[in-house]
Amino acid sequence: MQAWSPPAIPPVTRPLPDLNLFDTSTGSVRATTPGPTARMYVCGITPYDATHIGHAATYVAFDLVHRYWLAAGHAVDYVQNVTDVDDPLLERAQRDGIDWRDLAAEQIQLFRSDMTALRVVPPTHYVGAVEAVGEVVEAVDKLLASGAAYRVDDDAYPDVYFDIRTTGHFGYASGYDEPTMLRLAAERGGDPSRPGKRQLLDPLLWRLARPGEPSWEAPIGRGRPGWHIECAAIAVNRLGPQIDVQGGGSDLIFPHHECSAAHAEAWTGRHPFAGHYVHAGMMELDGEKMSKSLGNLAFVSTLVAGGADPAAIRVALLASHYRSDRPWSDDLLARAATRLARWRAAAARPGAAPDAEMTTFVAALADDLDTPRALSVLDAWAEDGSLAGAQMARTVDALLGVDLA
Ligand code: 5CA
Ligand code: ZN
Repeated sequence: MQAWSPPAIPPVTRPLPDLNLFDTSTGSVRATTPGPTARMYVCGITPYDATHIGHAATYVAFDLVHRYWLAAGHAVDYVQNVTDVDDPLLERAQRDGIDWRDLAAEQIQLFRSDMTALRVVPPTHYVGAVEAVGEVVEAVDKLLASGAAYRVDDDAYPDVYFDIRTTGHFGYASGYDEPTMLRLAAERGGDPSRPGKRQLLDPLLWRLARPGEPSWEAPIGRGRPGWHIECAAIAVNRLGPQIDVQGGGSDLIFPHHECSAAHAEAWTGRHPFAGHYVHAGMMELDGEKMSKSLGNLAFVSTLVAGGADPAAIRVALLASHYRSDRPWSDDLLARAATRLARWRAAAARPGAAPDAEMTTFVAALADDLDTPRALSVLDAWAEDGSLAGAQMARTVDALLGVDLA
């Protein structure tokens, strides 16, 4: 499907150090070492309710990875999905008496306008689950043929499941112990208590058609995709068997990224699926994770309609480190707007080249996207009236996506 329009990105002329990122699978900050073309997959939205500032925070965090690699001279192959058929979307459409396809289309359009307002560089491939059903069917077929997938012991609905023992590596991406995995699987769309599976944690690959549910004709039986195979198929078919970064919010560490990686590895025979498993912390509102199911939400579109500068929203999202769970508040946005105004006043100024400041700014970003440190370098640069503006403003625009003009 169509992504959104790209923002202009000024060129960065200085050589950049390797980008280091925290990798969940090893629990350490390590250098990313992409080839000429970096490959990144970031899990996209499930379009059943307006995209909120938590989603925006996650996509802005990965936008910094995207922008850094571009500025470092890599081409970037970036794939993002849209889970445009899944239980929460179908349940919401049913509750509200609307067609699930109309609900999805409306929410995807809102997401596109939020991403455009926030100057997030669009993915190279933006792919809906519905568009990828054929790819999922092929992948499930191969997993069945190799013995990595099996039919659950259920006469009415012998759905297809994945045997987590297949790769010999299940659990490495999250590093969680079994009780934690069982608890999270139950909370996040899994079905550990379904009878007839080989292991409680085996995830669904293909759900056979139930009355009233959308389904597609397939040699493996009419049905619809499981969640994790959707991302594995979309990623492997566009980026190949191994990628540099698999990304998303920390709520996707388990079961989603663990299972997607296991599916991809069982299918392609290559391990590890991703060089880095990168996870953004959760935005909170009123002391709890912002989430569609809790309803404690702040929206980019509402903030912008109320007069907020999208660049100030970006600065507010970058004020704390991307990996920390962090609160959203009006006060945070107001402080970001004040900072932004100071930087903008400095951007037009003549003066000495801010070489040391530029080096520290870039070094902070290269160190696991340490934006709190990078932003404090900008505060000091703006404060020091002797330093020139234009070059710093271009670098900030290219790497942070914040336009100081
Ligand atoms: N479609 C799936 C991924 S394949 C999904 O998780 N969709 S979502 O709409 O629920 O979330 C989209 C992205 O936003 C995911 O990366 C998720 O981890 C992230 N996210 C959700 N809530 C928050 C939050 N409160 N703060 C930060 N990121 C969040
Ligand atoms: Zn995903």
